[in-house]
Amino acid sequence: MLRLAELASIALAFAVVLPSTGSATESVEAAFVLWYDKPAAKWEEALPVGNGRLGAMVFGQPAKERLQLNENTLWAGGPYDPVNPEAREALPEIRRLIDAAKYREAAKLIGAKFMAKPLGQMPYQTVGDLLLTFPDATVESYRRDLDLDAATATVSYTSAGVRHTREVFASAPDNVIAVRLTADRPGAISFAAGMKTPMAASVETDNGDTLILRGLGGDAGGIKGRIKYQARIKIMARGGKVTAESARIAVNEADEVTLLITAATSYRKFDDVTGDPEAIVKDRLASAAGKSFADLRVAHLADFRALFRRVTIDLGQTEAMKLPTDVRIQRFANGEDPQLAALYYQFGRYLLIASSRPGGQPAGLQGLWNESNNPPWGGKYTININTEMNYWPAESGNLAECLEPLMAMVNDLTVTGARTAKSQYGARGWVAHHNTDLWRATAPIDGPNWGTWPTGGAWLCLHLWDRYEFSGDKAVLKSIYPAFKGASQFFLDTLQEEPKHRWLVTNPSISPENGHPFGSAVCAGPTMDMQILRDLFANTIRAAETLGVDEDLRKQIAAARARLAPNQIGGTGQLQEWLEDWDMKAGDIHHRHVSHLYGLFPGRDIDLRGTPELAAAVKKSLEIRGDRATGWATAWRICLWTHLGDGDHAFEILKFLISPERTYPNMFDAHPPFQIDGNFGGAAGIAEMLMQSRTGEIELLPALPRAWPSGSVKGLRARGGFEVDIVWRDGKLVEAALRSFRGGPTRLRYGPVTHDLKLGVGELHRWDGRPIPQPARPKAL
Ligand code: FUC
Repeated sequence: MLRLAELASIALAFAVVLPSTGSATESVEAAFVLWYDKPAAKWEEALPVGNGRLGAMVFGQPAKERLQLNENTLWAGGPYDPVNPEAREALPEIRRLIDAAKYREAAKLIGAKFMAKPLGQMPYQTVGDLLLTFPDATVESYRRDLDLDAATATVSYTSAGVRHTREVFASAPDNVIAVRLTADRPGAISFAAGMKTPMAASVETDNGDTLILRGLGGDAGGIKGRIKYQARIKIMARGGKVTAESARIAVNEADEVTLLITAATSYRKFDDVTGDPEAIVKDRLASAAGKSFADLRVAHLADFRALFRRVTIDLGQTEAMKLPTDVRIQRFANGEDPQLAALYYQFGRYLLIASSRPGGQPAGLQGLWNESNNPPWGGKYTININTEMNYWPAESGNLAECLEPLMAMVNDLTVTGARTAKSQYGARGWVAHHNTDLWRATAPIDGPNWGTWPTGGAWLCLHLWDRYEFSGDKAVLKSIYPAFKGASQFFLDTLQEEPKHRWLVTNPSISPENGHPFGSAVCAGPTMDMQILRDLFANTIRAAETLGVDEDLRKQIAAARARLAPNQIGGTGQLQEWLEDWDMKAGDIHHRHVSHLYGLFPGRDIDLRGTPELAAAVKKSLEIRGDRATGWATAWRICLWTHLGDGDHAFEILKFLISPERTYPNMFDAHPPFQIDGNFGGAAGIAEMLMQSRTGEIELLPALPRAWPSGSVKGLRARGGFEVDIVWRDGKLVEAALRSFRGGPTRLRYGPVTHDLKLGVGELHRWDGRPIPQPARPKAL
């Protein structure tokens, strides 16, 4: 395998693939391109662009270009509250049945009286397609790519001696998707533009150069569609003629064409759909049409690169980089393409910037990209792992801004979840179960074995806490404290004493979404709930202490925390998933969810050095579960092995994740079907191999696989307000550079060696991983 030393010669060989063939660093940057030598035949081959609200999948068919469009507030239904009015009365009996080990009966009663009405939530929907039909012709020298560093999809080909190029980007500053069609001969661009959608919608033209699609969000589960939406596309040509023909716009013999696409809905907030989509899209188009394509592009690049370029990564480069991306995915498991892992990492960061920006919605099960009006699992926010995993790479990947939509959603959930807490449990505070949607529904859905899980909101709080720990900013702490307080109050009011040990436990609950041996998943006090609550309670106490508030509440929470059921090691040496040692008789011992291992990652209960026996039990559980699962579940296993310090094992699983079984040609994660969480979980796993800061230390190269002996990463963020660069060679740390943003202490760790230090604001510190002699103590007099 070729390594960094050979970079210069490799870079020359990359002349076709890489626009830049300069220094090693330039070469690495230029390598962040997904490229293909044929158009996308399927949706999972098309390339995604997005500005956090508006997204497009670009197919790159020469004769029939398809841009499948999304806007992330286009969902079915309207403001609704699904609480079940019979739930509260049924709750004592449900609890009694569970205490009496009558799980089937409990599940039956939950099904009859405790589930949301309607039983499902509202699906995320598609805007529709922009279709550009060109004259059919033979095509040569075809290439399409997605340049992550420019957040631009490009298609180019030669037809009848003319080189055609299409460029597509989604601009956050101008809120449009901009498309430019060029050709190297004047008058060579002719096509017809139309729109198609599976939604209830109509298409017309305006002003001879604008396509308008007006549509309505669908009905679902008896909830009427209340979202109005509009997509508007303006077509501007240099040379040639633009004419409107009923619902199409025809362009004839133009030299160059720019299309500006935008879409908006009437959604303003989970309880307000009074927005005026027409006014919004008209406004945006008027403003963007006043700028040149070049100006739009400059603003887009400046905005996007301000986020994307914060982290650079080099895991080594080899000849494999010369191949198209789909072929590289097929071959990744041969271990000879370390750069594809770096590309996968940066693709994760790209997707987060493209699907989750301040003021927009969080990334859902498919991020922003979905071609259906009823996608798998409704394309919702599944918060028993999937939504959380979407944000695992955000903080360390230096993309804190991308967390804003998630934090805003938690804020909404404190309101809707307070209604569910009160009416279904008679409790204070707020609760969210295993899913939510645009309307912030919080009641248990789908059925007893999936929805009976009250700790979804509490898990989301961990991301709020991370925001505080990574930033060290007290203003953040103040803003998130009400969510912590409310979540903790809910559990103070609802935790139950279990009969055997008198531990405090959740009841009813499940260990998502695994069945135990008694014909149901319904139970009391699954291990995951206890771990999540230990984190929630600890963080609420620390927040209240730091802010100097709620002394009594702190004491109550501390008392409850001390009585939570502990982590227990079962007869096979595994970490028990439930209060009883049921694991080896469970519904599926290889289940995709590894819920009880939350305590190791992303939770804080368990770590290799602090609780070695529990870490060993996690390892045993992971071995029993096996390495291969659905996309996201595979990614979770990668992250867990990195926190067991086993980079080689994590890398073996990464080989499966980045294989055609779990990665589509466009690099989207395959659950299957497409689900974006695996992309984000996999990206997080790669970062966790190189740096971790979960336990209060900043650990350098904690799980470096042998497959990446030499490399570097720059710009990762660590808890405490630090930015970290790491260079390694022959499997060993060469140097780490640590910059402090807020000033303060931390501990660096490289293997067994630690180095305590305190930096001032903006101070830079370098360390090569060797023990630093402590200053000699002054002799006692
Ligand atoms: C959870 C998982 C499934 C899927 C769905 C969206 O229910 O168990 O695998 O990811 O969410």
